[in-house]
Amino acid sequence: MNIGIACYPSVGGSGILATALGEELARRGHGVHFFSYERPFRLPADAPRLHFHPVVINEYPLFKYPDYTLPLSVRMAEVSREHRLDVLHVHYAVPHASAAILAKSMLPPERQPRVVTTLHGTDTTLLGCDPGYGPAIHYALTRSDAVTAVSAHLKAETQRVLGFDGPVEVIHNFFVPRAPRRSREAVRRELGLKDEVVLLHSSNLRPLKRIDLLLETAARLRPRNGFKLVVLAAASFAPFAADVKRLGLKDRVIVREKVNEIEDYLQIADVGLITSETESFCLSILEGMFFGFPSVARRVGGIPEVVDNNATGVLVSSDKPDELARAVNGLIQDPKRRLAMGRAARRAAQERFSAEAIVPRYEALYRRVCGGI
Ligand code: GMT
Repeated sequence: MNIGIACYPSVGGSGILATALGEELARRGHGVHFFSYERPFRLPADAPRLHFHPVVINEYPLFKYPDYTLPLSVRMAEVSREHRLDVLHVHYAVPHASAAILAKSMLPPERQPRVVTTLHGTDTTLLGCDPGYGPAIHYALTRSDAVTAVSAHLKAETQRVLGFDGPVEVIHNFFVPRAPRRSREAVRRELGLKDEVVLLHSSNLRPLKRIDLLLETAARLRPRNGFKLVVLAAASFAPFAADVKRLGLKDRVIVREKVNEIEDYLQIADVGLITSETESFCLSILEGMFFGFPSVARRVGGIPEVVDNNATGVLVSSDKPDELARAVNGLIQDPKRRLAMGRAARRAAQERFSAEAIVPRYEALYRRVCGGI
């Protein structure tokens, strides 16, 4: 089949998932065409059957805010016509689903691809509640040929928040770990690590990630010199520098911004720490599971669908830093339990959230919406 994929190109779960899906589909013999304003950061340069179509945005003095949706839809329509796309699979509804619906309606009926929309999280939980976006998202979902959500929790939220009553198929995320570029020793040297337990937090630092709670939790860990908190930040960490200082964490927190080679750091982590208010899935927990370490996270959103509490990670039903710190301390101080949990996490990741388990579900969905090609 010929499949178009639209996604955000920058460091972030929906783009990582979309890129991995495209790569896997191309490996399985499909033609895959990516659309974005920049090349997705994990998209290989020269893989067979994998193409990238940049969306060019011109600036016009009349526009205070440049528009992306229309040039994206035009590019999707052009490529659909030229390459006879069967499916346009859009990741994150805004604005990709609206652009795909528009692209489809620009084409004659015999050239119209089917539109599959995958909801990732805040496209429902945040933008879905925004009166300036909600109705447009609802409309794009009703006009999509299929809608998927990355967790059962997100499906329920989509029904509740958007009042969407069409079918939503739950297809969990998957992850394909890549070989680290550098050795463990080289990365540990770069970070100046001795024998501390390495806690890893990887996120875009948005308010719902609760970086305040992350740092308050770190400040309560004991012994103080028994850990380092490595933050892989997809945005500037500068707004949190004062908190790090206030909490006396300057020698405990190491920040790396906009890291592309996440595997380099995943390979040296011992425990993941996620303090988000909500997460539809939390791909960064899954990344850790593939590298054999458990995460401590709040019992929110779709996280319980990913983590089996006390078996493949630890879930905390509280937003109190003392409670979170107790759970992290438990893992810092019990390396045997931590390692056993990490092994169980890796097994669960391979069984439930591998490309082999998940990609055939998308292929079956594409065949279904295309009437059994
Ligand atoms: O929704 C977002 O905040 C962005 C999005 C992304 O592009 O990283 O994250 C969402 O999609 C990820 C991939 O499916 C999920 O792992 C994240 O849990 C989800 N974020 C939220 O639900 C807050």
